[in-house]
Amino acid sequence: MGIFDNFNFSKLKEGLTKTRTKIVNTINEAVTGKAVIDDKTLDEIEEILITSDIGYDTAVQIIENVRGRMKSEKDRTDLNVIETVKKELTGILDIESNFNSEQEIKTHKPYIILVVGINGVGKTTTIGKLAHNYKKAGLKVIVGAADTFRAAANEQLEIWSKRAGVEIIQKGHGADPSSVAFETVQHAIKHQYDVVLIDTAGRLHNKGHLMEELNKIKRVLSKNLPYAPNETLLVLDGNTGQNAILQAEEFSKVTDITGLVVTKLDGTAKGGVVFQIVNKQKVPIKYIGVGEGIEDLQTFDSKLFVSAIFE
Ligand SMILES: Nc1nc2c(ncn2[C@@H]2O[C@H](COP(=O)(O)OP(=O)(O)OP(=O)(O)O)[C@@H](O)[C@H]2O)c(=O)[nH]1
Ligand SMILES: [Mg+2]
Repeated sequence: MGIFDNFNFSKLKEGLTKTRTKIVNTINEAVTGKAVIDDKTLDEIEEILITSDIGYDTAVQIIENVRGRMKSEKDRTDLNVIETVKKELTGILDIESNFNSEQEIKTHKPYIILVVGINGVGKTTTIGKLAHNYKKAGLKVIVGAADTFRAAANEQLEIWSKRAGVEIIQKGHGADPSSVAFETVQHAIKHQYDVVLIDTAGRLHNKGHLMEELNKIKRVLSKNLPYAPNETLLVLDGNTGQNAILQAEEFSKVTDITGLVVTKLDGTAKGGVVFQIVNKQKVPIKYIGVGEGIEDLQTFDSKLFVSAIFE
């Protein structure tokens, strides 16, 4: 877990209720009453995983490993099979991150976080929640409204900055996003801020333009501070299933993503997509969104996530 004291297990469990029904209850139904789980039942479980947004390749990989682990018949009890599937799922999420924000933040002042993603995934909301958490951790926080494309984007970030009690740098609608990023960092350096969060547009005239603009922001940031940005967080909407995977692929092609934020995991039946995202991307999920409120951002913890689904 990170510097935030933001983990609320019951909230996570509640949010994942539909995902649990889809994955765990169905697996339970498939195995209950069977003295030995045969290959046909394992095929059935594979099918359940495939249709739970875990993705074809990931599901096949999981069941292959389960078969490998449970060679003898006496191993193949219903409880054992469920426990093994759970272990495999945890294993997928457990990717090593050599990046430690807590450590980095101590040695970089200001610490710059750029937040990217397509429109409507939850970037601005995530920035509001992050600002709140960093502030709660005792740090001096500023947000930069570099989404100058959408008319109401400024106002929305301003509302969040007020909620979080942090400062905001903004220019008018249509201003150059890079210049907003530039000014925010300049201000942060001058006034000794600890953390800078830069909001970006999710939609520009076209996709190429969007990626170009993000890279321009990055260039401006690193011209200001050679180490910036410290983090580039890609926000994905957990409700969009397969589309989230495609977005992660597209963004990773053009920009270095250091971490993922998967939002809207409250109330979705598609929570299984988290496994697919991690398995395909090999970029760690740093945070998950479990609601629209300021407290509804949690540090992602793979073991607790799997527990929240299975318990
Ligand atoms: N239920 C739920 N809703 C969320 C979550 N995160 C964001 N939202 C909602 O998703 C909608 C879009 O969020 P924004 O933060 O505006 O998304 P954005 O990526 O900034 O969108 P653009 O600025 O248009 O690109 C809002 O209604 C948010 O309240 C979450 O974790 N759970
Ligand atoms: Mg926004």
